[in-house]
Amino acid sequence: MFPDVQSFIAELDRRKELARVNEPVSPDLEMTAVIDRACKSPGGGPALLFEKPTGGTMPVAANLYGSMSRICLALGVESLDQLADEIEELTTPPMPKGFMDALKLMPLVNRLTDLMPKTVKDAPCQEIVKMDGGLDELPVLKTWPEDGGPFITLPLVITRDLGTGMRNIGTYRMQVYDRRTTGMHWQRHKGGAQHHRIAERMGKRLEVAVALGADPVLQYCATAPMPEGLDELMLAGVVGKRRVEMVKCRTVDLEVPAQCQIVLEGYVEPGERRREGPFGDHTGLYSLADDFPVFHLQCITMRKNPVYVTTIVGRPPMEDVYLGKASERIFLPLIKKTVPEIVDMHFPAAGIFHNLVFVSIDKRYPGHARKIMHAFWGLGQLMFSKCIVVVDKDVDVHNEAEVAWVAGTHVDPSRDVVITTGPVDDLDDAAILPAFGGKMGIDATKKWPSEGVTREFPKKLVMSEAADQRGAEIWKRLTGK
Ligand SMILES: Cc1cc2nc3c(=O)[nH]c(=O)nc-3n(C[C@H](O)[C@H](O)[C@H](O)COP(=O)(O)O)c2cc1C
Ligand SMILES: [Mn+2]
Repeated sequence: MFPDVQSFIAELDRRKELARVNEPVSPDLEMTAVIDRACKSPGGGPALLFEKPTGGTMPVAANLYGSMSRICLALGVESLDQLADEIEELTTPPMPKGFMDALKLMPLVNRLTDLMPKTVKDAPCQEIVKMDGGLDELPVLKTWPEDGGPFITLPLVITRDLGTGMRNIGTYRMQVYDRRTTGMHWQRHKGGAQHHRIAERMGKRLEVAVALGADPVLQYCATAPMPEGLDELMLAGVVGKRRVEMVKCRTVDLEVPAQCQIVLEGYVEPGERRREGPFGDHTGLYSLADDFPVFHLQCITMRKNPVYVTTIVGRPPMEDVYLGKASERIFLPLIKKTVPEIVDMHFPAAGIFHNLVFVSIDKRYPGHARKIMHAFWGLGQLMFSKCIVVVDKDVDVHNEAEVAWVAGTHVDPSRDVVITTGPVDDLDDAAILPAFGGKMGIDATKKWPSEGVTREFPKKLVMSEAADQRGAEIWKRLTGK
């Protein structure tokens, strides 16, 4: 596991997965024009290190996690399915048959407590402390021409619930207004927004710490759709198989990852809002300007030689496809804990995560596909699923052509489509109202007589085994394959 971004970048360099850009490049649009080309290359392109940002004091790293091999390397696995299996194992303790058996399970408990974060005194991220530091020291990118300004796009925004003391870490973009203020774009459904809501109800200021350039595991965990009230650092412990080192902030009562690059300490005032956006978003569209809370910077701490780690979003595929893929795999075994009939799921990159969702199920009773749609719409951030296509378990949801074939042949739209309304993604500008709109489920499973479908349904074409074997032999002689 990589303790920090520096060691991850060095490994990418060794593996020839890092492209160093040593000519001056401007963070104002020019970097995006390069990064976007990497993201659009087959397989995700190389990670990038801009060694000389114009006007900058530190190098800029981008697309670090933007390929299947790099997201796996970051999370310490050969494949994301391996990670899913490990999480499945950890969350499915065997039932003890008696007292002695229960004792044998103790190591499992130790394993979990061994994964909780620990507090350290000395931290690289506090090598330099600047009480009067300003954001003008950071090479923050303006990513698209009509953006409202430069945006910090990959922060770990750390807050506490002022009622319970529970921590939350989320990645929410921050528009830089001036050297000491930014926007705080936690959308209303997210953990940070809930903490802010609680603070506002109490009429209190909410302290916020922002960590930039966290180690690879933590960087991912801040984007993960953890259920509310579950600490992202616990996930980081499970995935990273080690305790995350945290250090107390200098001016706020919060802790930050000791090994990160840069920390912004500050607060959000109750009641304050400011125009945020527009921003060229991961929908491939400019999200419209809207009013959001404001972050006031009061202190910057950093390493002596920090790297500014960033990402760009835009029309897919971008780097976030791979972060999303990790969440799809990691959360599948956890979702199955409450909805065990789910066999597999896939969020096609072109559908921007939850706008298009394919799910395969082990269909057991009439109306089962509809139950799955409603389960998704009621489960954490899966509530944002705008179009859900449910197929039988023999369909490979990762094969998009197969899903299109099955949906096209198995669906009668007048019978198999469920339309409902409810909360939708803040970024859905097609919805009837902001954050409230329609959702659609398509039941593409084979229909049963008990679902009122008695009309005969044709069988899939399958070659006879004998002819198939003979065909394969002839084909091999023809082509050598
Ligand atoms: C690159 C990137 C940028 C993101 N920007 C935002 C954002 O500006 N606002 C937001 O609410 N969510 C944003 N997200 C999504 C959240 O990080 C994600 O929903 C996360 O699960 C939120 O954590 P939470 O449940 O603790 O709030 C972004 C994700 C990525 C990968
Ligand atoms: Mn959270």
